[in-house]
Amino acid sequence: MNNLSTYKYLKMKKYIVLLAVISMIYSFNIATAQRIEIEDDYQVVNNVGSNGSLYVDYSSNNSNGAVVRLSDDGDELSVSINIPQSGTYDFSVWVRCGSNGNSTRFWPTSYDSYEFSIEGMGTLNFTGNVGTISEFFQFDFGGVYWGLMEAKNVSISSAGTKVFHIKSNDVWLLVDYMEVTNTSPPATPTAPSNLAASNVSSSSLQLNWTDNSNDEDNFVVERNANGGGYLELTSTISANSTSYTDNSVSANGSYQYRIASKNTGGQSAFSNEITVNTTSNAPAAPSSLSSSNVSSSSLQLNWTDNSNDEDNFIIERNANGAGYQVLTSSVAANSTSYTDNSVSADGSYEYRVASANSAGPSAYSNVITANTPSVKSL
Ligand SMILES: [Ca+2]
Ligand SMILES: [Ca+2]
Ligand SMILES: [Ca+2]
Ligand SMILES: [Ca+2]
Repeated sequence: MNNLSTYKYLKMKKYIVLLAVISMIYSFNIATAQRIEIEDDYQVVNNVGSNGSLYVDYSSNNSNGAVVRLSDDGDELSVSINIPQSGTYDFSVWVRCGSNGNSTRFWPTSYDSYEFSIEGMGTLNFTGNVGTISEFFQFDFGGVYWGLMEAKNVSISSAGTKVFHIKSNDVWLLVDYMEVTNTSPPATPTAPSNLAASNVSSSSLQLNWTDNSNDEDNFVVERNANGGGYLELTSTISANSTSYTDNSVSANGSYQYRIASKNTGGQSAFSNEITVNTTSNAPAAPSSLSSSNVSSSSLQLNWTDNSNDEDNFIIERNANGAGYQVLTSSVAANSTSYTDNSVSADGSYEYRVASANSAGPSAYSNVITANTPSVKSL
């Protein structure tokens, strides 16, 4: 880059930064906080006395840029604020509050040195907070105190431009900036919708929904377990979530769910309600597998049925070391024996049995080996 294009680049960069700052100011949402530098916006309401006019003082602030100086008892300025919606607001003003020997010298509580009001609303009660000594002045003059004057939860009944007045009831008062914060509770968020369940098992299920709000703090899920009535299941699902897994369900249960969103303004209506039926557990495994009536062409398997919720039994066979295969999966519930008619003479057969239902198979029983005899030649 040559010198000229560097110059243009820097100039353009400055311009871009300026544009970014302007767009930040114009997109600022008073729902959080708005800061107004008094020197940028003030109007002179009253200029009295002999100490001088109200003026922007670029050298008297501690760290926050220029301030406006009110030189006489009776000097008064105003600042216009756009209040976009009715509600409650906190006002705070950063002011010179004392000399180096008295941190509250210019505070209303001690000397009534400032007077704050809004046109149409009269005087506002401000109280002082957080006095700090100015480092800038400390170096030159031993420091002066600055502090925050605050009026909390001022009710403003209509939106629009409000004219905020600051009047000096003493001499040499300095005002830096004002912050306005909307402290109204937000509107209740919009209710979530499309509540549905997925991944339902005997011990857990997932709830899914559509998040319709952009101002919720959290979601609240209520559950009605097996007709016992709705109870809050959780209220700590974070904002913008669209799913939640309930790991506290049991097998064969019937659960109703509904969900709402919530913020400091309150709780939304509930979503649609859903009913979710959890699945069964897999049945208990059969045991004590044994064989009887072993011949060269058939043998009988016997076992203990340990379950009351199986749909069927599954028998697996490993014939002569070829590996386990399902011999049959259609042995009826509550059976305790099965005859294998597909064995051959001189065979070595391993067996194992399991019960099963819609949740899946049980563990296997013990394994047995049955050796079939030779066919006797006549
Ligand atoms: Ca004056
Ligand atoms: Ca300022
Ligand atoms: Ca949201
Ligand atoms: Ca059974």
